[in-house]
Amino acid sequence: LLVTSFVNADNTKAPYLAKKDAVSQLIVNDKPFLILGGELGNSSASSIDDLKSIFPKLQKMGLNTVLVPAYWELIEKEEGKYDYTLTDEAINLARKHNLKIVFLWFGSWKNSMSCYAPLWIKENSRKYPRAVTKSGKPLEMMSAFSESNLNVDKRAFSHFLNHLAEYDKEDQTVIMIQVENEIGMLEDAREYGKVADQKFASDVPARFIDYLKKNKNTLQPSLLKRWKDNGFKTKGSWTEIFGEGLETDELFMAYAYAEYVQQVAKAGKEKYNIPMYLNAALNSRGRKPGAYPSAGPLAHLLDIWRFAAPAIDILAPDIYDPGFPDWIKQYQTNGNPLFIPEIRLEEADAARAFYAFGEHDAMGFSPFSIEDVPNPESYPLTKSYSILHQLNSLLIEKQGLGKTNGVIFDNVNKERIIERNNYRFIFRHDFTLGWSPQAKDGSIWPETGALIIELSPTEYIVAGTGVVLSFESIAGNKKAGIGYIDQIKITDGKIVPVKRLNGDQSHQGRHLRIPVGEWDIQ
Ligand code: N0T
Repeated sequence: LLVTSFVNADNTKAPYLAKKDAVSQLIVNDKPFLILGGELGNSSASSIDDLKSIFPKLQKMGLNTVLVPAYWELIEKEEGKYDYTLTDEAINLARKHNLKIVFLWFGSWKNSMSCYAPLWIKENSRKYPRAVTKSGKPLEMMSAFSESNLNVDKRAFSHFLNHLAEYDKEDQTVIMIQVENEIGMLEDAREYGKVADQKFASDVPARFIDYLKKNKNTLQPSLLKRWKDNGFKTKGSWTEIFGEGLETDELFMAYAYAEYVQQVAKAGKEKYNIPMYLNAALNSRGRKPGAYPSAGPLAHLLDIWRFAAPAIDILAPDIYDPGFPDWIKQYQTNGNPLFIPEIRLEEADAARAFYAFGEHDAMGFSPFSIEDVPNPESYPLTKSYSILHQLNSLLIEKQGLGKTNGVIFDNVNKERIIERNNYRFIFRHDFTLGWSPQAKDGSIWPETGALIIELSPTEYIVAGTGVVLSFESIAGNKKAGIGYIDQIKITDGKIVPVKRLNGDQSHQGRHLRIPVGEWDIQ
């Protein structure tokens, strides 16, 4: 007797997002998936030789996902003719090296510019117009107010997604798509020119006003304030409703970008309905709209983006500036899952990853130009990923339940107190310990971090690097002490004790400690 099983192609689902308690999780091959990722440098996916040498390295680092550019200009070199050699090769290599892929659609916009638009578009600005500033200066970037621009991007993107459905749906190697890259207007806060000016002078779409009315209580403060200061009007032009100024120009422009991207994403999803997100170049250093890449999916514009681009599932920050915890906090809001598609590649990312997953139920973490890591086996992030990999199913189970926290420390932020059940957990940077030479010698401390998972009110797991944890009872008349500390590892979802650490390693039961330079689960 020969038995065989087969899959009905129509029943194969694409990856999707599913609600779990307070968060959304990415479901891949029917299971929740946390992205331990890295993004390739911009040019690395345009050479098959590069891809071949990079993918084994990523596997050595313990990544489970790689973010890979899909270049419009190389996919559609000739109008209407499509070539997927590079993306197919990336998918094949990913399968071989046990990686998932997130493709980055470098379409109309890449960091504000349109450098990845096909040459036949660049050479025909009469048909495919560029943006224009207030003074009439033409910019390199494609205009968001042109039907012909939108149509060609839409056509190419949906062709690409159709190809992915055919090539990969059964496998689900490709788990998500980034639409465009760091969209943002520069030089002025909005586009000018005939179509843009005319739209700017027209009424704010009624459906957007309805949305504002319905969501008055949860609107972002800056948007609410502009609307309020102008008397909560419900009909009128952008300046009538939100007042004059660069900030209103930016709101208008964000709406225009969002409508454009919505069309592109929707056309793609009609061919292959997989999760899609946008990444934002953050506005650092308090610059004015126009001086930074404006009107992209920035924290203060999330309302507009979520309203006008509902086909986009996640709005995500690219983090290149100091202040990591403050930036990411702004993005885990109103049901927007936290995904960090780019962060500057540095050793401190090893600490930040623990914080993102522990404190904010992150869906994923992904340093930029990951192939530049000099020593894949011993790089700090590799060690963190190895721990996060072990904690994977526990984290997935606890997401959205408020049973985890993350901590992150440096020279300035050295301590964090977390109250949980009957205990006060006092986390500190390892170098706060009086006996470490760095405690007082004025040296710059490495960033360290950890996460804590509550298994029961008296049982916790702490994982990370460079932290020390002591605790006390919240009730003033009670004392609390450590029952025991085990170093553990987790294999196939099972907690396996490795060593008892009740002596010197915990200062005879006074604290839990993971020294700087070491990684551990206890
Ligand atoms: C990023 C990357 C790549 C002190 C920069 C970040 C990637 C794009 N842009 O290497 O170009 O494709 O998404 C711009 C942030 C620079 C901020 C410097 C702040």
